[in-house]
Amino acid sequence: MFHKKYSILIKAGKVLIFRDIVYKSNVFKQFFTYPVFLILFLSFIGAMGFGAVVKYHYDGGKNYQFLQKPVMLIASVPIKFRQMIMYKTFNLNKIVNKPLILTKHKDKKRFEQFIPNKRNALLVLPRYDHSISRSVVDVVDLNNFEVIHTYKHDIAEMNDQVTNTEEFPRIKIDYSPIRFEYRHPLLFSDGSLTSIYRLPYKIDFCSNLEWINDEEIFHHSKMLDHEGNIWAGGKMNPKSKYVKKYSNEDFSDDSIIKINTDGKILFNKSVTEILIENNIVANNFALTTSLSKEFDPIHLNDIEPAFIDTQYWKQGDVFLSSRHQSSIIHYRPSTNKVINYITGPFAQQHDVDIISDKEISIFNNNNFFVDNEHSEVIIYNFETNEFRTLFNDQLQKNNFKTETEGLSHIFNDGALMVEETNHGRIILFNNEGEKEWEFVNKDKNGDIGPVDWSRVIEDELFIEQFKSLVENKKCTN
Ligand SMILES: [Ca+2]
Repeated sequence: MFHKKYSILIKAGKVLIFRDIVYKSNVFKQFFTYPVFLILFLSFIGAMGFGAVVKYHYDGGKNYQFLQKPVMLIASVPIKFRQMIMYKTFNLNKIVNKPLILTKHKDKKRFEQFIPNKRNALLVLPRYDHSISRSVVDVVDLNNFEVIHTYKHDIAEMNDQVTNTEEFPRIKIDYSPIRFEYRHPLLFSDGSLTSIYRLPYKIDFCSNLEWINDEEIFHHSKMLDHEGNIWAGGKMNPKSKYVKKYSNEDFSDDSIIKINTDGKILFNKSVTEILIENNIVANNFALTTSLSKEFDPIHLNDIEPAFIDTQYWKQGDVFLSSRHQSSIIHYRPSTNKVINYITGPFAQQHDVDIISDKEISIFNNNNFFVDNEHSEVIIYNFETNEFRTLFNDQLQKNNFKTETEGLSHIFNDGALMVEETNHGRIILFNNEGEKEWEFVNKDKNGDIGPVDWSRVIEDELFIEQFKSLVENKKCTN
C-alpha cells in the first residue's frame, strides 16, 4: 500500500518535473527568437569592438579619432555620474576642472598634535582649498601651527601673459584658476616666491606677479643651488640630438634646467643625452623605448644640488631622481660626467635629499609589484654603499602610502616629516620616531584637497626676516 502510494507520488512528481521542463523550454524558445538572438550576438560583437577602441585609446593610438572621441565620451559616463554626486553639482565644467575631493583620511581631524613641541621653523604649505575652489600657499609657524601669511595670486592674469601658445596651447584650460595648483613653492627672504605650473613664475610678498618665462615647459621640484640659482625639471623643445633623430614628438625629452632668480635660463641639458654620453643607455634609447610605447622613460621629478665639497661629491653636483628608471643619477654638470648611478631597494621614487656629508635620503614610493602597501624613506650611505629605512614601522602603522608624488624632510634634530601627497596628509615624527603631529588638508566644509610638495625652513635668520615682513605687512590685496 505504502509502495503503491509512493510510486504514484513519484510518478506525479515526474510529470510535474516534465511539465516544468516543457514549460521552461517553451519560454526559452519564445524568448530566444531569431531577432533576440541577433541583437544579443551583435551586442557581444559591439562590446568587443567598444573594448578594443578603449584599449587602442589608452595604448596611445592616434588614428580613428571619429571613433575614439564618442567611445571615450560614453566610457566616461559612469565616472562623471559618480563625480556629480560627489561634488553635488550638475555643472560638468566644475567637475572637469577641479582636483578630486580626497577621502582616505575623511575621519581624521584637520590638525592634531600628539606631542607638544615648539619648533622654530616655517612650513611652506601649498594646498588646494575646495571651499574657495583654488590653490593657496600658507606659511605656517611650526611653533604653534598658525598660518602667518598666505600667497594667492591672480592666475587668470598670469595666464593672459603667456604668449608662447605653440608650447602652451591649453594653459587657460588645464591651468584655469579653479584647476591651478602651487607646487613646491620656493620662498626668498624678501618674501617673494617662485614656483612652476608648466612654466616658472615669481610673485612678490603681496602676491603680485613679477615675471613668467614661457620659453620652455618646466616641471616638478625647484631647488636653490650654492650660487643662488634654481634647478628645475624641463622638457626640451626642440628635442635634443639623440631624441630628435630616433623618436617622434610624443617622446618626453626631460631635461635639467638652471634658471636665475629673474627667470633667465642658464643651463638646459637632456637627461637622455646625459645617460647616452655616459654610456648608461644605448644611443638609440629614444627609439627602443618608443617602440615599446614608453614615451616618458625618464620622468625626472627632483634635482638636489650639493652646496659643499665632501669626500663623495663636489659643490655644484646634482642628484637627479628618475622615476621611470627608478634610479638616482649623481651628475656633475661642470664635466658632463655621471659620478654614480644608483639603483636599489626603491621603485618609482621621488625626492632625493642630501642629509649629511656622506648620505642621501630617497622617498621610496615603493611601487614594486609585491609588498608595495606602504611608502618608505630610505637612506643611502656612500661610505658603506648600504641602504637602510627610516622609521619604517611607524610609516606602516600610519598606513602611509602615496603612489605618485610625495616627499620627506629630515629636520636638523633628526625628526622626519613625510608628505602623503595623493591623500592630502603630512605627518611629523620626532627623532625617536614618535608621531608629533598630523595634518590633513581639510577645508572649512571638511572637504580634503591635495597638498603639493611642502617645504620646511629652519634657517633662523630667514625666519626672523620673514616674520618681520609679516609684522610690517602693507599688502592691499
Ligand atoms: Ca629633494
